[in-house]
Amino acid sequence: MEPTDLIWMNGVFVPWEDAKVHVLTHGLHYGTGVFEGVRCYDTELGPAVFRNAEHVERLIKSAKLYYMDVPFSAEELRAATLELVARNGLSSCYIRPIVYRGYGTMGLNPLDATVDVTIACWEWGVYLGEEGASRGVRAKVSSWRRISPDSLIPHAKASGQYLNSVLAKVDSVKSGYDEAILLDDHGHVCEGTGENVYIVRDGEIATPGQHSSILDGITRRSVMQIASDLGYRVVERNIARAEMYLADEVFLSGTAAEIVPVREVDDHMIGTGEPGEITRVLQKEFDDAIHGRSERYREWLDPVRAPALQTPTGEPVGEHALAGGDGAGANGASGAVAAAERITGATG
Ligand code: PPE
Repeated sequence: MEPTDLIWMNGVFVPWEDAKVHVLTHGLHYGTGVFEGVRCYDTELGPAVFRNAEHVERLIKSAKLYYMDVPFSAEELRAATLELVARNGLSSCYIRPIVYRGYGTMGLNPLDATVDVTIACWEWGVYLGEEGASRGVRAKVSSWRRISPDSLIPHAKASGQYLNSVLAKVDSVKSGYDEAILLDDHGHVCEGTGENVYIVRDGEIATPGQHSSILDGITRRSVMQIASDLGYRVVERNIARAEMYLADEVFLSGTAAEIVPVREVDDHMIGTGEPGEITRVLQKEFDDAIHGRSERYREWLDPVRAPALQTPTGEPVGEHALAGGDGAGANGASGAVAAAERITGATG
């Protein structure tokens, strides 16, 4: 991981290397945190955060499910995300907000522990590899079942819950696969370790529904919207394990992974063993959407603007759109760098 300049911690921008927590942080011991994965893309409109408001909304809802009141409004978190990307001078990056129980209280009743919020961002490339994204990945159905709603809250994106994904991921990688697909507690297909899953049979796209212990993926919502706008039939239903083997196409979606074809499941070749046609069409349309090339989905993009520059008297001197993170010829970008330097104390 390549460090960036700044991390937002409880409302303050701090240098990357100073963004630390105490070893007795509640969330570190008990997994009492909720987080998001968000991406910012270099788009036709300049750097823009994909579905920023929806990610903030899910973060606040996940927090609520674990009894945490987030001490910032949705709008404050949305704006902090944009400002963080701008101040770090990045044109595209992965963004990781986390809300967690902090330092000061131990034991399993967290209600008196502090609720801390941080947002970090860094450049994170192709999650399941270039080859995975273009040729497809090999997946294994995990012997670990997806967490059940009887024990945890699949709809919450909670830190502790990810031990389930870690077990499945490590098992699949050690067995020589790229990714695991988990079944739910009823034995139906649920999702990948960090992605929602879809099958295509006879031109119809099917994906497990809300009752199937999935995380309600924001990329999933985008995929379903794009697919139905293109005229494909999209259904949410229970999917049997063998339906994956028999499918014409299988693919995954997630913020980190984007859209990834699955070319094998449990050593069964899917379709022709090449990424399927519908998967390719959706990959292309999604790529256009995230890069601002399709008018129809522009509302999904939240453009990053350089922070308003302050004169010594504290008066704002203007706001400029960032022009791509290299700082060349853009007042906004150099302003963002200057702002970051003021904070980090770095000298030129
Ligand atoms: N299911 C799970 C379990 C999951 O973690 C993710 C995202 C999804 C589905 C897809 O949701 P969405 O990103 O809103 O479309 N996984 C995040 C974390 C990955 C990680 O390695 O960390 C992500 O993609 O950011």
